[in-house]
Formats: sequence, structure tokens, C-alpha cells
Amino acid sequence: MAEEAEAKPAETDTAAEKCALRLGLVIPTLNEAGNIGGLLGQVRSVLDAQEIPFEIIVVDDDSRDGTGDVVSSVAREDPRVRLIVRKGEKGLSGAVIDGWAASSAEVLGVMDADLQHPPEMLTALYAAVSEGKDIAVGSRYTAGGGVGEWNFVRRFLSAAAVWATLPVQHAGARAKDPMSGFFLVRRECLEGVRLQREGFKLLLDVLVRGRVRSIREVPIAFGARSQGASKANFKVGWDYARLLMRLYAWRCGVGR
Ligand SMILES: Nc1nc2c(ncn2[C@@H]2O[C@H](COP(=O)(O)OP(=O)(O)OP(=O)(O)O)[C@@H](O)[C@H]2O)c(=O)[nH]1
Ligand SMILES: [Mg+2]
Repeated sequence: MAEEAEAKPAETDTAAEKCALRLGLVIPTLNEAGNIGGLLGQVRSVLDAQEIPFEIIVVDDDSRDGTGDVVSSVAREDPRVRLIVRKGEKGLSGAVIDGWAASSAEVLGVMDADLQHPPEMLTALYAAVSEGKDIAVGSRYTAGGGVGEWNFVRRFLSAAAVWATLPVQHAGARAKDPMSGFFLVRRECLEGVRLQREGFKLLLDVLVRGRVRSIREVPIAFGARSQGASKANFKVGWDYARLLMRLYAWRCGVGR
């Protein structure tokens, strides 16, 4: 009996060591049929090579170009890939929030479907969270990162938008690239937190309203969109302005 009792903790330790955090990665799509098949292949092989337990949830807003069919055919051969189709609703942040709600994983993530976010960087992002960081961000503005072929106007607007977030971000977990659409966050940081569903800038909301106390930014080179058209437009800028105003108010205690 005594031998059994002594043996048990050792077995439990080994099991705990093997028990890696599960990743629930959401990929929002709107007419990404030319990109999503290739991206799913790349993401699965990166995560499999690292033995990272995962599920991928593609949240598609009823695309008309066959995006859903491409995802369904991958999902038939790999049950770790799931498709959620939203009808009558659009919006990047809302799609990601709905995808996260459909996952029970301990680590929640998001990346774009258009191959602008390098899938191989998932390894470094996941490592940061498994080593204890609350959030890991694929960053264009940390040393080694970059925005690729953006023109002067887009670079200027992006820099100004980042600058405007500095007072509202928390000192201990401030991101140089709070506009990134490529990040992983511990689920517990978001438990009970209400995030804005409109717009593209979910990370900023997560950093300010989430319980995020530590961060690692991993440099990424933001590639050119592979296929299809950009969905960024004037409304994305307007939604960002509304989010920023709400976050300033929230930091002053309004709406908590
Ligand atoms: N489900 C859903 N996904 C969306 C919506 N709008 C954009 N997306 C997806 O969100 C990701 C980012 O959109 P993009 O159009 O690439 O925006 P961007 O990367 O800021 O702009 P570009 O640099 O011009 O590509 C892509 O995977 C899109 O398919 C939407 O309303 N619903
Ligand atoms: Mg894009």
C-alpha cells in the first residue's frame, strides 16, 4: 500500500508535464476562398510539428465565393478544424468573439486568413503563453518586425493610431503594436469581460479591458495579402475611433 501511495505523485507529475495548454485559434473569413485552404494546411503542419494541441475555428460571414466549401472539405478530413457560418451578421471583432465563445481551449488566438500573418510564428507565440505570459502578440513594431509595402499615408495613419492608444494601455502590459490582428491570450484573462463587437481592433480592447498583466511581442513581417480584396475601409477607422473613446471613458471609470 505504502509503495502505491508513493508511486502516485510521480505518475501525476509526468502526466502534468505532458499536459500542454490547448489552443483555440479563430480565423475570421469574408470571401477568402483563394487563401483559406493554403492557410489551414500551413497552420496545421506548424502546430502538428510542435505537438501543440489545437482546434481551428473558421468563422465565416456567409461568403459568396465558396470559402465555406473549402473549409468544410478540410473539416471532413480533420475534425480539429471547424466551420461556423454566421448569416445576417458581419464584423471582424464580433466573428472572433463568437469563435472564442465556441471553443473551450485554455489559450484563445486569432489570425487573418489572407496569409499576411506568418503561420510559423505561431510557435513563438504559443511558447510565450505556455511560459506564463498572459498574451503574446505578433508585432510589426517591435525590433525585427515590419509592415512591408505600405505607402507613406498608411504608415503615418497606423503610427498615429498606435500613439493615440499609449495613455489608455496599462503600463505593465503595453504593446508596441496594439492594432495587430495576430495574437494568443489566456482564456482566463477574458472571463466575464465584454468586448466591442464592431471593428477590427480587438487586441486593443483585450489589452485595456481584459485582465492582461504580462505580454511578449514577437516580431512579424506583415506580408502582402495573398489573394482577394481587403475589407478595411472608412468604417473600420470610425469603429476604431469609437473604441478608443470608449476605452478612455472606461479607464476613467465610465461603463465599468
Ligand atoms: N467573419 C468576418 N471576417 C472578416 C470580416 N471583415 C474582414 N474579415 C476577415 O478579417 C481578416 C482581416 O481582414 P483584411 O481585409 O485582410 O484587413 P486588413 O488585413 O486590415 O487589410 P489589408 O492589409 O488590406 O489586407 C481577413 O481574414 C478577413 O477575411 C467580417 O466582416 N467578417
Ligand atoms: Mg489583410
